[in-house]
Amino acid sequence: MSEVQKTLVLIKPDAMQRDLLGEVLGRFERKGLKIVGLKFIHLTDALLEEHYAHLTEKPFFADLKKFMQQTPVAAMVLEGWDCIDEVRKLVGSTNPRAADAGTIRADLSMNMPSNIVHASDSPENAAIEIKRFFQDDEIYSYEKITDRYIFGEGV
Ligand code: IDP
Ligand code: MG
Repeated sequence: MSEVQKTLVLIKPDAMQRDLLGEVLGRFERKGLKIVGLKFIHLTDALLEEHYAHLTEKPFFADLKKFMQQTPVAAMVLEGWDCIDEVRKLVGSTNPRAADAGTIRADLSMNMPSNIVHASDSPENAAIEIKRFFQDDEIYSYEKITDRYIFGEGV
């Protein structure tokens, strides 16, 4: 069943270095996702070890950590219908060269770990990751004049 959800997105340092923040953010905006939280964060070792806990034993983990600390990342909470899966669909699969054309990773990147964006992969992880990066009072609830098209019946 469809529901309005929130998800956590990080725009990674390769996008920041390559001036792709606006492009990536714009794709989420154009889809009709509402940005309800947005800020820069410098990812500490501790935060990365928690966020990428499933990867700490991988041979590439040290490089991944170094890469994620090259610049601040733009962290955001997006809201929309089924947005956890919808955002993962827009983002594309982890390896940019295996991602479907039209996705952010396929269109804008070639390599890992520099694949432009992180997005939560399940409702459980979205809840945990939003809490990891945002205080409750940093997430906003507000109306937009486009809500009737995006959230309502569009008439
Ligand atoms: P996801 O970002 O699509 O959810 P995960 O498997 O959770 O993929 O991996 C997190 C991040 O770790 C990837 O987005 C990528 O930046 C990096 N990564 C994953 N696998 C590799 C790899 O084989 N080599 C280098 N970096 C990788
Ligand atoms: Mg993941």
